[in-house]
Formats: sequence, C-alpha cells, structure tokens
Amino acid sequence: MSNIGSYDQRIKGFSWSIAEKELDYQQDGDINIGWYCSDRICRQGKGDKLALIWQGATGNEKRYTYNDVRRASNTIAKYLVDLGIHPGDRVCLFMDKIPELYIGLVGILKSGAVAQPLFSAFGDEALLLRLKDAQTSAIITQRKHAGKVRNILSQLPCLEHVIIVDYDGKKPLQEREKAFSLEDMPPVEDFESYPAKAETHSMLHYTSGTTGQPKGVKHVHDSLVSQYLTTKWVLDLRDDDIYWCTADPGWVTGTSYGVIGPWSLGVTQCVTDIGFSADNWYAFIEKQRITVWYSAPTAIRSLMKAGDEVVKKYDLSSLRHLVSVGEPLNPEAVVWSQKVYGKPFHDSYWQTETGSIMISNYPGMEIKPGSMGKPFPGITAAILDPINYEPISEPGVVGLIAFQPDWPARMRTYWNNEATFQNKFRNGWYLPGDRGRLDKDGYFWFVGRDDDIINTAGHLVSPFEVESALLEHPAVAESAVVAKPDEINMEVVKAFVALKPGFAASDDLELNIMNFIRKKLSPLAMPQEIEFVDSLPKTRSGKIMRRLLHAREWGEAIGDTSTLEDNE
Ligand code: 6R9
Repeated sequence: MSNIGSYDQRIKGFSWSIAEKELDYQQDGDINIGWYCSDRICRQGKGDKLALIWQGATGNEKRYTYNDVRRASNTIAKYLVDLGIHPGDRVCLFMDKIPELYIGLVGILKSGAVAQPLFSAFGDEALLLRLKDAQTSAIITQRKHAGKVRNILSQLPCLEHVIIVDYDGKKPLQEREKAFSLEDMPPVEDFESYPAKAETHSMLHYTSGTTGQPKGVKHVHDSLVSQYLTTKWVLDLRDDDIYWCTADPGWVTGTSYGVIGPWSLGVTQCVTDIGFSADNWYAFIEKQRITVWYSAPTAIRSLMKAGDEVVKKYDLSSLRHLVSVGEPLNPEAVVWSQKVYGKPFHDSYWQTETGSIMISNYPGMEIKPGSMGKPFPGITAAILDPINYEPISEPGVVGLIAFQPDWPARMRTYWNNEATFQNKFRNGWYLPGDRGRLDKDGYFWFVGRDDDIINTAGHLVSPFEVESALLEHPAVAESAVVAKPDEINMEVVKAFVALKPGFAASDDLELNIMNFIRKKLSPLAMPQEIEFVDSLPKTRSGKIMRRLLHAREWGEAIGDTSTLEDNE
C-alpha cells in the first residue's frame, strides 16, 4: 500500500492540517525548516540513522547521521550568526554537490538567513547578476569556484563574506575571504534555531530562465507543509527507503525534494557528484540499493539513448518507485522504463514558483503515458480560456494551466519585482505560463510553454506532441520543435533532431522519419523541415531551451543565456 492510499479518498475533505498535525506544527508557532530537517528527526529517536550517503567522483564515500547533520548545521548557523549575518540576510550557496552544500542549506535556514542556492557551474556574469539582484551578504563556496567571486567582488559592495569550505592554506586568503572547515570546527551541540514563523522568508531561488531574464522567487518557511506532504504522497518516501534525487540544489528540485522533503521525513538519501553516464548512474543505484529515484526527462532520454543492454549489466532490483520532473515526460519514456526497469516513471509537474508538486501521477493510480496526472489533494487546478480566463469544462480543449491560490509552498513574490508577480494572476487564478488540456477522467496533459506553442495557419501545435512522435522513431535520441517564420502560414513547424549513436544524418533518414511521424500527427502539425544537430541547447536543470532555437530561426537576439548548460 502506498502512502497516499486512495487518491479519490484523499481529495475528499482534504486540508493541509493533515501535514501540520504530522509535523506537530501549531498555527502561529515556530516552523524553522532547518530545525525540522535535523533536530526534530533526532528528537524522534532517529539521531543515529543515516541522513546522507555521499559518493564522490572516485567512489569515495562520506556518511552523515541525523545527529551529524544536526551538529554540523548548528556549526554553520552559529558561524554565520557570529559573523554578523542577520535574519533575512541572503546567504548564497555556490558549491558542487558536496555535503557542505546540503548541510549548509540547513545551517543557513537555522540561522534565520535566507538561502540562495546557485549552480556552481555559473560563470562570473551569471553569478554577478544574481548576487547583485539579491544584495547577497555572504557566499559559501569552494576554492575551485572562489576565483569567479574574486573577479566580480569589486562590483558587489554588499557581499561582506566569502566563506571557503575547503581552504588548504596554500595561497593567502584575499579580501573578504574566510576559511571555514566543517571538519576542523568544533561541533556545536546546541544551537537555538531562529524562531521562523510561517511567513518568514526562507529561500531565494532564481528561475531557470528558459523564457527570459532570471527572476528571484521568494519562498517562506511555511513551504515545508507542502514539501513534506508531497514528498510523502508523490515520492512515497518511507522510513526504510534509500532515496536519490538527481537534481542539483541550484535548481528548485534539488532543494524542495533534494533536501527539505527527504530530511523532514527522516529518510536516508544518497548524493553523488559523479558525472552522467548510464554506467555511472546504474552502478550508483546498484551500490547504494536506491529504492526511490526522482529524476528528469533529459536524463531519462539519455538513458534511453544508451540502450537496453547496459541496463542488464546491473542489479537494479532495489528500485521501487520512479518519478520525473522538469519537462514533459514523453509517453515513450514511460513505456520504456516499464520495459527495462519493470517500473514506469511517474510524471510530476510543478515549478520554482509553486515550490512543491502540483500535478502528478500517484503510486497506485492508473498512469496514462504522456499525461502529467491529477492535481495534488488541496490544489484546485483548471484549464482556462485565454481570453476571459474562465475554466473550460469541455475535455480536450487546449488552454492555460491555472491554479487557485493558496497552498503553503507558493512563492510570495518575485524579489524586487512585485509587478511581474502580480502579472502572474488573472481572474483570481495563478498562471504558471504553460498550456495544457484536461481529459474526461480529470487527467492533465501538458501542451507547451505559453510562448512555445506554434501557431501555423491558425492551428495551435504543441511542440511536445511533435517531439514525442519523433522520439518514437528508433534513430531519434532527442528533439526540439519550434516555429519557423513562413510567409503564408505565419509560422511552420521545424524540428531539430539529435540522433542515437550508430545513425548518420541523411536525406533518406529525414524522409524516413517524416514518413514515420506522418502516421502519428495531424497533417497540420507535420514539420516542414528537420535539421539534424549533435545536441540540443539545454538549461542546467536539463530543460531544452527552445527559445534559443526559436530566436535563431527568427533572427532575434537570444537574450539571457546564463543558465545554458555549456555556458561556463
Ligand atoms: C520543478 C521545475 C518549471 C517549468 C514548468 C513547465 C516545465 C516542469 C513538467 C514541466 C511538463 C512536467 N515542467 N515539470 N512540463 N511536464 N512534468 O521544473 O521548476 O525549473 O521552475 O520549471 O518546467 O514549463 O512551468 P522550473
């Protein structure tokens, strides 16, 4: 039996007080997420349980119990307070996926400061933009990334402290730099966590920017209520699970479900800094006996590309539940995962701004491959018509995905940008900027980002549907479909395709693919052109940046590219 049990039963009379009760949280009481992720679990008698198993690139391991996490996060929190960091000050985490990143997040929250995690692969410009916007007071980083901070320091008068977690004493510390080593600091047994209330600012996440300038998304400690319950019911985490969230905490998935969800439930999680390859990932699952795996379509497509044979080399029998997020999960990927792992990937849909999972396929509920599933209990979701912003009751009609405020993890505003925040609401609904449709059984289907939809001769074409059809072709590893200008039809469909190993681009192959997808798509959705490429531009969280391909087709400026994967 899954944690959620019967979905239909759960939605009846749902109230977030279910989670509040389990968390022993009283309205207007203290709800410091950092305390919940460490001290509370120890108080429940799980202090000696493993919280984190970390595996480095060379296979070396570090293990931390909940007591270790509690003490180490105390040490960090006290260090920040002693430095003069005040509640509400922004403290940036700028590290690879090392233990200090995970424990540091808990420590920052305990101190009352606001955690601002950023991908360590960001270059100077990307970093500058976000630290300036957030007026960040301190940054916690590694030696290997400190050079980037030095390059921009003179432009950041607010950034008082550059804290280096692995200082080796070889070169003198520079202006504002401080050495802090968890291993060398005496562990702090007792630390009074900042008495954060529900509305106290907790995190500042910068959105992935697939569609424009990155924006700071303000979250509060109350988000724990949603994150705790969605982790329990969607990821189905239980006491004896070994959980792996593949996301980097620079992306919201890596914090909401890579730190807060699993640790507030007192579950053991594994993290690895090892680079992606099918062998690396399967070996990790085998070695750590991973039971619940939360990943993303880009990774799944890459695993599909690596093929079925490599799966057989490893014992993946520990896997119990698989979940995906970040992009539409093509039906092919669901069918394939069922075939090779004996378990389907369950889709989950949400965004930085929503803070927690909004729509999902729940364990035990019938999966319709290609569908995102149903709204989480307590979430009112609808498809709105884009003119009057009224819910469309007819099944199958494409419109704007919308949610009724309120749920605990929703963003409270965009940092320094209240006007843009207000603009996300229409007729009392929150609009995430995506299009979808609802079927007669109440399942939601993703159609595309609001701005990705192709309008060809007045017909709306979903890039996702065309990409899914392309992906079923045996030669296609990945694809991105965008609009191309056309004198007659205004826009036509153009597909970019990356091939699987062993296939070479040719006119014959293009024709073969066209004939293959013709059987699956309406004539209006057929691409006019396929361009073969080696790889597709992606964000660091693995989302295909159709915006870049689109801009190229239209001869437009490409805008902010700081989240582009290859943009160091
Ligand atoms: C968690 C996260 C949010 C945007 C979102 C949508 C896309 C996420 C999806 C999905 C289709 C899914 N997205 N999950 N599209 N199916 N299951 O991804 O946050 O980086 O802010 O991106 O990603 O377009 O609006 P974020």
